[in-house]
Amino acid sequence: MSKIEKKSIDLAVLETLKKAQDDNVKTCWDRLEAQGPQCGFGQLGVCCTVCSMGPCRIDPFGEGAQTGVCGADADTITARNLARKIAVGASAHSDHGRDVALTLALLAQKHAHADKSAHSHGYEILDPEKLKKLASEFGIDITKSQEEIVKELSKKLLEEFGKQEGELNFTKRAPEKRRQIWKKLNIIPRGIDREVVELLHTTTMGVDNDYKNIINNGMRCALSDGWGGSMIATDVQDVILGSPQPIRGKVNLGVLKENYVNIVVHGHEPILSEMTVKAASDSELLKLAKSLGAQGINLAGICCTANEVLMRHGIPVAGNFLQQELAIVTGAVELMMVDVQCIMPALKEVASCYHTKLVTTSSKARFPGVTHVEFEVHDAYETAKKIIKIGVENFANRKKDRVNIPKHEMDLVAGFTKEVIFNMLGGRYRASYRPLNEAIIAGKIRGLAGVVGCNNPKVQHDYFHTALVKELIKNDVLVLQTGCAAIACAKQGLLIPEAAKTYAGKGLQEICEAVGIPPVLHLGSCVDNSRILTAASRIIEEGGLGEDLSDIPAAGCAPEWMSEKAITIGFYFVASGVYTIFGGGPFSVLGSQNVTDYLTKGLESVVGGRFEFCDDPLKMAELMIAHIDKKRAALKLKTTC
Ligand code: BF8
Repeated sequence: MSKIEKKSIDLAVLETLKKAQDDNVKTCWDRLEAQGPQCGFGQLGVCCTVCSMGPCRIDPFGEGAQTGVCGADADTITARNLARKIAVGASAHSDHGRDVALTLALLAQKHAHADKSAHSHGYEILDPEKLKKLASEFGIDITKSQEEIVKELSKKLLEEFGKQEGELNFTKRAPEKRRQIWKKLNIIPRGIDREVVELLHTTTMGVDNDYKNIINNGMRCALSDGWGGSMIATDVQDVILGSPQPIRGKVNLGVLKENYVNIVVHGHEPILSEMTVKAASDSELLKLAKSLGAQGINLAGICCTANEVLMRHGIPVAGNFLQQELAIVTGAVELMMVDVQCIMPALKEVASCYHTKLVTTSSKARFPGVTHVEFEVHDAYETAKKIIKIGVENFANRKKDRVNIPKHEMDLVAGFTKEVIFNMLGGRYRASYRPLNEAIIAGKIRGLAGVVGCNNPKVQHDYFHTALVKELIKNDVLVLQTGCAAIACAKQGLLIPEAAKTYAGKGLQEICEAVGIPPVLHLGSCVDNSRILTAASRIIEEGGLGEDLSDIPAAGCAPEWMSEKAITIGFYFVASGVYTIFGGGPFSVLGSQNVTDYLTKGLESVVGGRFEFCDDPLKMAELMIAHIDKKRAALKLKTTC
């Protein structure tokens, strides 16, 4: 294999990487090489920068310093560093959730205004049924007018962030046995902001130095994300933007169109990108595009915002995390619009090598010298139009001789929410989780796997995701996916119903064909990992598969993780009782044997779930299947299909 071929299994990526090389453009793979060898102390987690007596580091060979200046040892330092990452990941998802809840509050204000035309945000309640369901969960009288419900619900949702005592409302969705475990350990999350702040406080200099306590507090913070901030983001987005339904789409760089104005949305918060979808078919803008010689406006997405607009509108996905620079390298992107999270600062440099306009939209994520169009939620449609217009006008600057769009694209089906799984497997007239539970009990479906998370240039792009998932479905494990993991598998053709025949084991194939679903279900973006938690809770509620989430024959994995958000997701899965593997490098904790052992062994007796670090996708599959079989045996279900 040539050097470039080792970087990805995706042919579109390889082709575009060659173009980047010819165009003398550096990508993250080049920058990773320039970094090598990376800092060993950082990798082991034994460097402490918490106070200015340091930076201190622990000698991993046991010869030099074994504590920092304050006396903190490797256990404290690695646990604190890890916990701070959990806080950051939780803050990212939850701040997203807050923005969505604030948008709902804006809708309440709209209703309060006599002159509704004074607002041009363009949002409305697109899933009134889900609005009512959520309102009931918060004890709101749903016989009231929709205006009243929206007002009360948005207030209650926003209060979840600032709550000081009690427990987050959505934790009530978890099975009672799980809630008792959390209560006993004192890790049931109280308020979202409180958990993040408290974790940052307790991990500063001179506070908590009991590594188990630090990690337990980290789990409480992570739970405030999974069963709080992320769940609010997911559910309220469904209310405002509409609950996804299975929808066909296309994926990979080949979705960019040669004769069209290509606008790429990248980031995480769908509130603006949703308006961009509407604005892309604005007649004025289309007229302008045509007057400049384009056939139309082609919208595509990168990363999680792509998943959001894909599952609600079928907008094509240009790629996952490691393809953000490459989309620009095609030379065919007029404008890339970014909001928050997973946006490489390098985009500015890459865009400057082509005609692409990079536009930032959030005051939380600015780039020096880059065009900024602040997203004003009350004027969302006009903001989206303004941004697209910049892209359309830029079509005239495209240099045709620098364009090379790889021909690779693949079909996929996305949009499997917990409600959809419920309806599809149960049928329209007896919608229930019973058929899913029965298929698991009978062994047609051996178990469930959540395969989620990022890409990381340290491992061959998309290889771990796809090799693992193929092995799982071959062994009758139904796979649930979100984020960049879902995009990776979609590109390899695993997210179409036909994939069941090619790749799935006999039992899973039978179920997929009977219901018409792919063996790998796309549940959405990373905040939508919360859909997996609620679906699992419904499985327990349905009966026959134990009393707690940890009883279900299921396992989780982030095969190519890189983000702090992935760590937080991992922790809320483990704290919810799920055995979870991380590939692409362990957490930076190996400098402490105690912390490593607690994460990979000790936690199981505490919360029922634990971590595993593994760098071989086939081994990951073997471990996950072994865990699933262990859970099947505990439930006295037959272990082979
Ligand atoms: O939130 S999977 S690389 S895009 S962090 Fe980022 Fe990871 Fe992709 Fe979505 Ni999630």
